[in-house]
Amino acid sequence: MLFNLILFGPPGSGKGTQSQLIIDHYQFTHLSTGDMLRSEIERRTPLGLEAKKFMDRGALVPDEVVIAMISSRLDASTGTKGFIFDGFPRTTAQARALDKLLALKSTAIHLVLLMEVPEEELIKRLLLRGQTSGRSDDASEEIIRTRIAEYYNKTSPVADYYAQQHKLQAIQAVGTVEEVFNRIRQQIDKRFA
Ligand code: B4P
Repeated sequence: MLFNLILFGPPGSGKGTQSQLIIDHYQFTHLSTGDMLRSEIERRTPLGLEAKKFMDRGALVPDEVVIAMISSRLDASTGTKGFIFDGFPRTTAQARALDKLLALKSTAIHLVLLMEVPEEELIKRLLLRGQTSGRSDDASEEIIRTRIAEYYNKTSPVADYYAQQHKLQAIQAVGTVEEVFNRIRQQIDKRFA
């Protein structure tokens, strides 16, 4: 049986960082819409050029763009133990679309980990990453605050969608990377042996 996990949380909560550790440990397939979009931008594809306009100002990319990207990646993936969705879904429309796409593969989401980090710590982490990442969306405190506002306005309601399905589990995502990973591992191991 496939095991499908969503890493959910505000920008800078460590979704990408923890995804790497989870993939190494469980050999799941990593689907990060942030990484996919950055790759499209780097290759200067029409999709990337369109997405860049939104990402540069800290806004979410339109639903239809990210849903189409995830759909084609899911179609192309075979023979995996499960999927980690990192940074997707970010709106309730994306969450509904994901449920439909997984149903076509006769599977579903099993666990949604909500990475909890106080806002000031998020800003500190992203400003620090911005010193070396070259990411336009980490470039200033103003853009970072826009991303956090987008999260509270558009993305955090998605947590209720999964709470109603009894799939949401909060994770205290402050502490060392290893400490956070140990908390995540406990939750996955309870459900996936
Ligand atoms: P993402 O690429 O998803 O990135 P993120 O939210 O900024 O970061 P993440 O939570 O992965 O944090 P990380 O591990 O890197 O999104 C970027 C943009 O793409 C969005 O703003 C949006 O425009 C667009 N986008 C993506 N998906 C979309 C979708 N579905 N719909 C619409 N638009 C979409 O950690 C951050 C920093 O903290 C790192 O420097 C890390 O080293 C550090 N860190 C991690 N864990 C730590 C810990 N325990 N202690 C201290 N520091 C830690």
